[in-house]
Amino acid sequence: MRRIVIYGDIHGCLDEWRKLRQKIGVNANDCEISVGDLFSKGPKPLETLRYARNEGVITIVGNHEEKYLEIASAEKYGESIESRSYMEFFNRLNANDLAYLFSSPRFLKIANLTIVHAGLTNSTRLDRLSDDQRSMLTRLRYVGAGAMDYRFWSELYNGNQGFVVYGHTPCDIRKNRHALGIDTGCVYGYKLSAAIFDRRCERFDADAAKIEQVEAKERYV
Ligand SMILES: [Mn+2]
Repeated sequence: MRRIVIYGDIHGCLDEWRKLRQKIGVNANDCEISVGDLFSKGPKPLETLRYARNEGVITIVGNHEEKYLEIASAEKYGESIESRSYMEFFNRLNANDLAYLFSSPRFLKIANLTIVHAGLTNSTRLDRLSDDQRSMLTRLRYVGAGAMDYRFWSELYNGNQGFVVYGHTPCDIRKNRHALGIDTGCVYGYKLSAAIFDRRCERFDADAAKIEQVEAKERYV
């Protein structure tokens, strides 16, 4: 069976990721995609980045990947401690690592399946993203449903950009009618999850997904 295998936020947890891939039994016929935040925060950032690259895994740009893209394009580099630690890691990246980062998409669409890092709103149009919508893809969590009423975006999302698989907000597997959240907080000591679909699926939704998980070896942050 040819499968689409989508991983939640890996955050440098390479041991858990290898174990999860082994459990799934990934092979050359599978299309593997990470929802982003592939390597920051956790124990083995550079090894994880290079492992993804060598194994042909596509990474969607997460807010952490975005930091490195920003540094690379020298747009928003400040003097904060956070920026310094990003800068130190950035200096360890070689040309192949950078090429991998620069070639990473902000979203992927396969039939009605849409993969983004964080989320989108009902006014997002993936084929003509405004700057705001573009930055939401990597960081959206809550949206205003009315005065003083904020709801998690996937509860309000009407499916107009497809069935969305996403990460970014650690939680249990989060199922909504038109979205599936798979960041289960491995780097915080919980689990690493993958959503697996048959590539011939005609209509992607939460029922069509098989979830596989492994426990984190430890709490890393
Ligand atoms: Mn994130």
